[in-house]
Amino acid sequence: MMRLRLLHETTLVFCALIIFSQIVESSTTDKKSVQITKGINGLDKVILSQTLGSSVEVYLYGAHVTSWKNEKGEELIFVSSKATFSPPKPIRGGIPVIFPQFSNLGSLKSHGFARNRLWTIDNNPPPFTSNVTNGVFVDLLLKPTEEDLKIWPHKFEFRLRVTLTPGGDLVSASRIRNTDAVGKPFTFTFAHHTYFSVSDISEVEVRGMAKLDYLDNLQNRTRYTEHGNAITFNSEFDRIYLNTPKKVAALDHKRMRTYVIRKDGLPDAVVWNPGETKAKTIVDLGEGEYKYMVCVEAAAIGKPVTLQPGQEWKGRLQLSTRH
Ligand code: TA6
Repeated sequence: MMRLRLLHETTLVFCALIIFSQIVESSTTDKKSVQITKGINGLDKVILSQTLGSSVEVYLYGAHVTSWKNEKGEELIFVSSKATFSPPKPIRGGIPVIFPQFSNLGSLKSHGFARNRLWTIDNNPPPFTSNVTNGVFVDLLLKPTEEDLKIWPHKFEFRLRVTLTPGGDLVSASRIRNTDAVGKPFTFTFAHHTYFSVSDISEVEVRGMAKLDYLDNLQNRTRYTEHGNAITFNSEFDRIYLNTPKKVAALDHKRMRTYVIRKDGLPDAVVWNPGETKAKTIVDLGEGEYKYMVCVEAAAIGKPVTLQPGQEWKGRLQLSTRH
């Protein structure tokens, strides 16, 4: 009798363990997902979610990342409370894709047009060599319209893979190919114009620029050399650092958080905060919000990229945080 009872109880425990493991399995696998949905103003966006709870949101408009959250659900990217999400105005904040021109370094309007265009999801991209395993990702594609060709007469395919790694890193891998059949090369400048969320700009330090040359946007892009080991902010700051290390960092002392910016094919880094006075002229930046953002932008500006027909350029940005 006792043996029968023991067998019965053992069987019950075993069944309970199987059910529990299935619940855990389903709850964890459910979290790793790629979801296409509607965002603000009905704009299409893709939500990437990882098992441990991190997430990324990217709008098809501009292939614009507007959210990057860690496993605790903390928002790591700054988006202005006055961002309009109304084409053709670019979204203020997030990670604007700057192509084919950074700032007013060419014939186009400032920062080019990639951030003002509707990208498509590319379900059948050419093979992407990626060293990320178990990432969740979306492949986005931009090709010029007839209107675009009137303002920038070059045919291209810009493929952007946005990946969220199992550890919660955000990876943006770009491939830009010159698809002009008649044989015209083209030249472009490029940046991931990343707005990091910070506790207060007075708590922020940017490292990795020591002894590097930079172009000071506040002094007609005059070239100087950085003598400090760390950049701090107490007024408008707007510099293009040239030939920077593959890894640079932005520290937020109050939050004890470090943003680590790893980049390949993106030799330069733009560091920007508008400061109080300039911020007041930016209509889609909320009152005083300049304090809660810092831009450290992986870029290719100092040496513009020239592609011959058929040639492809690759750039890779990997963002992570360290405590
Ligand atoms: O990346 C820094 C910068 O070039 C600044 O000069 C400022 O113009 C900023 O970009 C924002 O530009 P936007 O066109 O987005 O207002």
